[in-house]
Amino acid sequence: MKKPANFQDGIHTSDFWDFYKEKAIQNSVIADFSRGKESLSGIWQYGIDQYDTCLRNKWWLEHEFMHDGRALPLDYSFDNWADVHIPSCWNMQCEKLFLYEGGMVYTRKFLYSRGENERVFIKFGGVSGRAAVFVNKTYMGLHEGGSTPFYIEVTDVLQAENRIVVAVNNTRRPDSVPADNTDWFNYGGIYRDVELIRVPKAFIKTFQAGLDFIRIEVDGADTGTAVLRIPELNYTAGINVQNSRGEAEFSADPELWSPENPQLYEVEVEFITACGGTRDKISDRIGFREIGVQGREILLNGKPIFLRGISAHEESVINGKAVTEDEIRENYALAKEMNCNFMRLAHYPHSEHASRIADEIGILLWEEIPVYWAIEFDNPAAYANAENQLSELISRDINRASVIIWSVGNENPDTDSRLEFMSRLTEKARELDKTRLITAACLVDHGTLVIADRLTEKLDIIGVNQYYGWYDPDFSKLPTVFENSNPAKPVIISEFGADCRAGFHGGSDEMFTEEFQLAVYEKQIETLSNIEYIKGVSPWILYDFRCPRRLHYMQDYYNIKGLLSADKTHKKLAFYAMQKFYANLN
Ligand code: GCB
Repeated sequence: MKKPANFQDGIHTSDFWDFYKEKAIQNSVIADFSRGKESLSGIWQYGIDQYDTCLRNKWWLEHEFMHDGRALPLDYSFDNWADVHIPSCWNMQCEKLFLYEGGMVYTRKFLYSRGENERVFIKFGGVSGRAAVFVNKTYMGLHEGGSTPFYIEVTDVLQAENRIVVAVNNTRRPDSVPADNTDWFNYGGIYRDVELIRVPKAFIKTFQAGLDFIRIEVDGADTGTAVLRIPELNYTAGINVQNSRGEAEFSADPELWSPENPQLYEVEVEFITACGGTRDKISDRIGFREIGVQGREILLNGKPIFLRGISAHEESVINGKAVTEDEIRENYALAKEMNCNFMRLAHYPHSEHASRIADEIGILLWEEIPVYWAIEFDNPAAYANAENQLSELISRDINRASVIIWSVGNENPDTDSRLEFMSRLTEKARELDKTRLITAACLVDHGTLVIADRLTEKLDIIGVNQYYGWYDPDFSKLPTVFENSNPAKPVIISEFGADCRAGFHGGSDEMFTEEFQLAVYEKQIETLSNIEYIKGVSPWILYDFRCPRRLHYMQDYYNIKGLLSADKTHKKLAFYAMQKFYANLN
């Protein structure tokens, strides 16, 4: 039906998202470590757009005058809006925004001077919420998934002076991934860096340097030659590129990366198009190691390893989800103090700095996508969203030696549609990366007291979350669960824990005290230590984190299962119990 012509086009439509959804941004990741980047972070302007009027009424067109030159009345004034420093979560800007969920429009101007024969991309490290991006009145695309990076080609739209507009919406939706109910805080905003990246007309999009192969994918050219060099090893290999891709054997003999010896090498890759017209050269700091399973063992570089881990969210009291590199380093330092060699980065992809720093300091990582609790497992759009987040994460971290495990989800019910959905994700992960292990945090069958989940067939390692001693106060069930189970694969206890108010003391039977949490940890440790097939543990969780579901006065809107207080200044008693347990495993 023809829509009536109307001055205010946007007010008679409710399906405005359809237009934006038609241009979805999908796995656009570019290997960019060594590329020159011009920061577009810094001061932006922002406006709270509760009703998504920017999208409905297309403010981004900046249609400000009638054809006869008369000025139109506007409902926005980009340049007069309040300043905000990017990257940041809007929740941390002022009290009025702390609990805000919905639309927010960000904008800034920037200058650009065109270089010769270049293509230009804008990189968003992470935007929490749906993000619709506009550059110079042109709609560039919509990105879903709040924790993975995306890149937008702006070569043809950039001018000397430019305006970028990003309409973000972090409304929780049942059809999204994660869906509308999670056990963490729903931060919003452009919370990781925004950067402008210049590349040649034909460029290296991604490459992977594994222990026995190297692979490259280029953009802008079909055929050509690539050369990979590791100067420190005096190693050079050639790769023939056909249909924009190439693969070759890798036969250098690097010292292997491990938490004890996080050896990284400078790896350079150069690509030259077939006609020799274009050259691109990038490099990365890469560690080489092998991870695998054999029976119920996890093998790192061929040797059995026990993963002495801890789970962590991406959050700090001051910055919300926009954690700084110093905060990431602080988390690892605390984990190392606890004698950890492993961290589970729950429940969504953390900042790319997290895996880079882990590479550098020697921490093994479990990385995860937010297929969390109830997802619309029958909904093809939800699947496409989850798969895209998985692809973006794998492309981003493909060369990170620290990352040994991809997790395709957490605590989902064992239904047919979930099995199909998550099995497809495991297959996708294997297709994209054959060099890492696949897992998911599964549940115990509380009726039969056994580790039972049909998805485990598809996994290399079985993750198990269990809260005996807390959600189920009958701790005696845990040994029974372990006795009843006979997994053919290694198991990681990916979560256990108990609430505890930092600094609150009392009896070991008094809930929320440090003594109560300690008692749960002591019983867990004693029980787990005797189970031969358990090859790793990552208790819940390093430090307390904000959580809108936690309304008990002891919790005060925090999940208080941390081993440290939320500000990380106070170590609870259970921290020392884990520290001792791990020290004895060394
Ligand atoms: C879980 C979830 C985690 C929660 C935790 C809890 O099983 O995986 O996201 O925060 O339990 O504290 O209940």
